[in-house]
Amino acid sequence: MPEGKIIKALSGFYYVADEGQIIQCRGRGVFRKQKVTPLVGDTVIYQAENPTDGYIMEIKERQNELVRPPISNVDQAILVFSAAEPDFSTSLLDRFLVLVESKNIAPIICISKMDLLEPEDEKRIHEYADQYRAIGYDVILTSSLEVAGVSELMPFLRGKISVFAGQSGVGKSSLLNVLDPSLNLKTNIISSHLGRGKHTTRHVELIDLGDGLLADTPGFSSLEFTEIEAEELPGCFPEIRERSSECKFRGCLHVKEPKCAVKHGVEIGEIQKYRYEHYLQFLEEIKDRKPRY
Ligand SMILES: Nc1nc2c(ncn2[C@@H]2O[C@H](COP(=O)(O)OP(=O)(O)OP(=O)(O)O)[C@@H](O)[C@H]2O)c(=O)[nH]1
Ligand SMILES: [Mg+2]
Ligand SMILES: [Zn+2]
Repeated sequence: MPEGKIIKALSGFYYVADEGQIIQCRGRGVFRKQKVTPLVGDTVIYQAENPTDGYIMEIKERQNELVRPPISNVDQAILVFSAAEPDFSTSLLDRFLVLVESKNIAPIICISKMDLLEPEDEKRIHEYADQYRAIGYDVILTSSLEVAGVSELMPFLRGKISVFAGQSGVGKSSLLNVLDPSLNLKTNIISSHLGRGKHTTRHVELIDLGDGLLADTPGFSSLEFTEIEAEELPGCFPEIRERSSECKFRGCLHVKEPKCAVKHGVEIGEIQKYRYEHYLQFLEEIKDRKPRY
């Protein structure tokens, strides 16, 4: 039986791409019984009834899966944060980075709407960009309005499944429209009284772009650390992860332990203070989480 990849899920149908053909498939009843839902991104075995319709028979093992947005086998996430409207927030960026790192998805940071900044604010964003680059992240600064920087994203897409993630209204769909104008995706006018958008993009679909597949997702709706344990958190901050082995105590959580290499790193300015503060804040959140049964 042939194999393909689900590139879109809509109204109970799964659109399976196989060598340029799209086959509209239904899931087998057995998936519903096993409570398995095929996801966009899944590699599947399907049975074709005719050249355009078929059934999904089997889902191949997933490399990873996200619940919201519902998608699997993601290689990397392009985290889109606007420089303004809404304002840039390292706290929110770090939250997204942790969520992505915990799923073993490689993050790429894209700071959008650079055209909106006054020179002094622009300087501040450049400083942040350099600080995140120093941690080891790729940071791209873009303006869809002025069509600046956007093409720097292209080389990252090749051969990968990528998702665009970020708050509503940061300009994800606008970026995609610049990357491929033929997509003609709907974009959103931010409602002025709330200062934030309302998720114009609703369903998940993988599109061919830059020799890769990319999903314009409705964004991560849950930004809570429900699936991350306290011991895992240091591993989600590369600069903390790197120094952990030099701490006196194994399993050091870098809070009040003596001879902690991470706290030392903060003191001598090798670790940004705000990053460490976010780490402590997230750790509290995880510890305060009610146990789930
Ligand atoms: N000045 C400026 N405005 C932009 C830029 N990119 C997007 N916008 C505006 O920001 C608003 C939101 O853009 P979208 O592309 O719809 O944002 P989105 O991230 O796809 O939003 P959701 O689909 O709701 O998650 C629109 O009014 C865009 O015109 C930019 O580079 N510069
Ligand atoms: Mg959108
Ligand atoms: Zn430590």
